[in-house]
Amino acid sequence: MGKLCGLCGNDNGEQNDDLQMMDGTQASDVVSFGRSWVVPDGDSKCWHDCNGECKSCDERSVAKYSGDIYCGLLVKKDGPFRECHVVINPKGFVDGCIYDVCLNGGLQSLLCQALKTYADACQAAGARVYSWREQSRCPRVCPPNSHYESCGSACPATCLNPQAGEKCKRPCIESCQCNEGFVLGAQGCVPTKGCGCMYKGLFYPPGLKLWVDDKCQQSCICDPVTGSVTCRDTPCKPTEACQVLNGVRGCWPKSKASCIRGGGSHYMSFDGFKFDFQGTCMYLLAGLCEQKKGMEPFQVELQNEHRGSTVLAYPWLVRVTVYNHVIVMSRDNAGKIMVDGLWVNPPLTLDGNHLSIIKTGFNGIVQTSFGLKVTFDWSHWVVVTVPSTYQGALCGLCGNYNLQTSDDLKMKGGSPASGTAVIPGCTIWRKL
Ligand SMILES: [Ca+2]
Ligand SMILES: [Ca+2]
Repeated sequence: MGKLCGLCGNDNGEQNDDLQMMDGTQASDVVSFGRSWVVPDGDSKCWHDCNGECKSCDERSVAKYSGDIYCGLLVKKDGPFRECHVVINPKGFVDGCIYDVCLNGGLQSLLCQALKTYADACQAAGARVYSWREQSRCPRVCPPNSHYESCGSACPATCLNPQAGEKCKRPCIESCQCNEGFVLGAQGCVPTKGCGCMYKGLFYPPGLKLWVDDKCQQSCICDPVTGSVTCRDTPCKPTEACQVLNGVRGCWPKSKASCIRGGGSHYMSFDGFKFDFQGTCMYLLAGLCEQKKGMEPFQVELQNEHRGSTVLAYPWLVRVTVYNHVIVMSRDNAGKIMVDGLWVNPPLTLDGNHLSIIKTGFNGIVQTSFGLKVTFDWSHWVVVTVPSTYQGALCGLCGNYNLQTSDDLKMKGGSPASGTAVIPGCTIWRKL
């Protein structure tokens, strides 16, 4: 008490000294007060004042938003908050409500938020609040298998504690409550029997795959029907190692490799084979060619162009196909990324965070949760990185990633190209 400082004041029980500035003196206005507590963060585009003329609320608007169907509902004598008035003085809430709603042209969501703030404070203080959402046109939409209650239990039944409500002593809260036969689980209201599994003292949601030992010898799954964990022996593949990545233990790739399509006509395959290639058609740079269980298919295609000289070819367009999405980056629209025919504004995640599309510096990057990463600077460089789980299963100009450079001139269909083999429609390979 009395030992704090900052915009929130000093907590000494006195209201009239709360405009204390950092140097200990009292500010004459809130702008000077706010300015004194600024924390330098290198942001040159912030202001302490309104940055121009401060908006204000005219008398007519104040009168309008003080009415019963707006903020005035908070103080209405026979309104839904009537029993709370003696518990919590609504004055500050009404003033704040009128200010916010008025400056935002009567924005309904702000009105609803202001009413909810007071309703929550009242209920937390034990005061009864009557139904207010209909009168103020603030409907609340509840998630599946739940319904709205203006005074619902603050201790809802959960998967871990189905009897939580029986001994609840906390005041009721406005909330969405699970329907009869449902309880609150990790993914919202779930059927009482669909909660998940208790295993070795820990609770797991249904369908979750987990490793129960630290060597990834046994993989287990929580069966949503039986509510029990079933395990089977499934050690990691030779290209994988049992380790913790992003907080999750599992069989993760041991390593990764990159194929580089560099400036001019230079290429370096996943296995490190270097060659020059001047073709200007659309080529498969890298893709999954041997369908193997548990491997997500993908394709990275590349089209080159001549710029002035026909001796050199530069990357012009990169097209990534993965998770049934097509992502295109083209030099014609440098800096832009198209997904499924539409321009997008990165960063963007799709397919439940399995696919992310980002921009950093001069690069557009397509990344997947299985470890594929495609980088293009819209001009000279294309880099494709794949995890070691894809070893030997790839094809395209980047090679098969079998850790041998000698077989990287493999053509579509499997036969190795000679040093001067012709790629359909285009030009020649030149081994460095
Ligand atoms: Ca004070
Ligand atoms: Ca190879």
